[in-house]
Amino acid sequence: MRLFIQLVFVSLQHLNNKAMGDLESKPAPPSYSPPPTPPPPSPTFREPWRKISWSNKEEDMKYVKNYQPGNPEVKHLRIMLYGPVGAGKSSFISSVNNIIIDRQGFSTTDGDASFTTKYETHRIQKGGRGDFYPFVFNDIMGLEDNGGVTVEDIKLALQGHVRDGYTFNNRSALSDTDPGYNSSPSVDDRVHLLVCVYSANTSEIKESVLQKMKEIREAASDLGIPQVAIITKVDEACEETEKDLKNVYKSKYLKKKMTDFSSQLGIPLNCIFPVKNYSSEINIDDDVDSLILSALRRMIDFGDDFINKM
Ligand SMILES: Nc1nc2c(ncn2[C@@H]2O[C@H](COP(=O)(O)OP(=O)(O)OP(=O)(O)O)[C@@H](O)[C@H]2O)c(=O)[nH]1
Ligand SMILES: [Mg+2]
Repeated sequence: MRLFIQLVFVSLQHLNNKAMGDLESKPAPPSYSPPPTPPPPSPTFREPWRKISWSNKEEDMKYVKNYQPGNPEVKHLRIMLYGPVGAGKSSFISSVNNIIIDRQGFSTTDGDASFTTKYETHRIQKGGRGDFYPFVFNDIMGLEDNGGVTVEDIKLALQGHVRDGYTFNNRSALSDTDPGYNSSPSVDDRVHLLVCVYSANTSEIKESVLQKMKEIREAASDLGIPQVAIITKVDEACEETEKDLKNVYKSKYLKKKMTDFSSQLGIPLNCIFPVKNYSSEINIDDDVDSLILSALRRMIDFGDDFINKM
């Protein structure tokens, strides 16, 4: 009996081992390996989509410094900037000032505290006292969803009806009985180039602000005033431009931003110039200068075309 039990046990063990062996010798099921993920698309174009000569700064500077209005009846070319609050209008004017004058004092704007409220003409000193460049900038209060400068006031400024120093009232437009109203503007008082200023690090323009910008643009078109746009804060737009300003025309993000802005507002892409303003830095930066000077040169050309036809 004992022998019988032993025999049964041994045979069971044998069967078990065989079953295990069969299992072990079966080919392993094919293991799943996911397809290789393609590398993410590059955030930059291989070649810049617009050519800019980063070594052209001196030539642009010479052009700007030697500019004289083609129409002798016009003393200075008046360039007016408009755009949403905080877009960098005042900073652009002080950056131009810093670049063109001898840079003894490096002035920058201090955003929150310095919201522009007045209609101010900025002249840039050329030589001695009373000697100024023949182009001036008009800074105005920013556009806002609720408040800010009124579209009516901007239309009046385009025609030269707003006197220098006038403080904007965001509740009502300038009336023709106000001392700030200029009833007989000269050709010099009129705006000769309108510049729309928009920040590259803003996610979206509010519909109401965009509507105001369109109205201003249409009013300027009716008056025949040429228009360009500058996209500021390109240093804050994306990682590529933050790393190196020379990526400005290579960044896919920035190109899309400029293209979207162009179709939203109806300003052709070739009239939109990306810039970085001097904001917190204390040193001169050649790339910052190059972008601003090349935009300024185009502004002068567009404005001069207009005053020659006046
Ligand atoms: N990083 C960076 N900061 C900028 C640039 N331009 C302007 N800023 C900053 O943005 C803030 C607003 O700039 P402002 O020039 O006062 O803007 P504004 O359009 O005149 O504003 P309002 O007068 O209120 O309509 C300030 O803190 C500037 O230093 C830029 O290109 N790059
Ligand atoms: Mg301002």
